Amino acid sequence: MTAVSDCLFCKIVAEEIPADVVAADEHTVAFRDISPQAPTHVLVIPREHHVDAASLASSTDGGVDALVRTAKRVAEAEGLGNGYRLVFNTGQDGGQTVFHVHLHLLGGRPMAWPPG
Ligand code: IU
Repeated sequence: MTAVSDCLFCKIVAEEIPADVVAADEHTVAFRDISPQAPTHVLVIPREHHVDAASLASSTDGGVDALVRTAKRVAEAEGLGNGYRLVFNTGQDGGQTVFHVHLHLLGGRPMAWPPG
């Protein structure tokens, strides 16, 4: 799917609105969350618009693997050798509020379970 004109994250990919980008490659862009929930809180998104992880998983443009590979690279750069959390909030009950799929990378503190 091509860029969606009213999608905030498509605008970040297109550099139409600013973001604190920490990594980018052919398929993905990673930037710091504006409301960080941990010392490191980065969102990794595909350049192509997909509403959620399930939609991305059926695509041919790098897919979920590409997001996880970028998250791993950012985690290493951020010194998260003790571990980190990767989260796809999916749909309303999953807590998703932005409908361009994004992988949350959270780290720099111990994570609790269960999540809220
Ligand atoms: P969610 O999984 O859809 O709930 O996550 C959306 C995230 O996007 C959330 O953590 C917001 O703080 C974050 N975010 C952002 O980084 N920049 C923005 O301009 C907006 C939301 I709107």
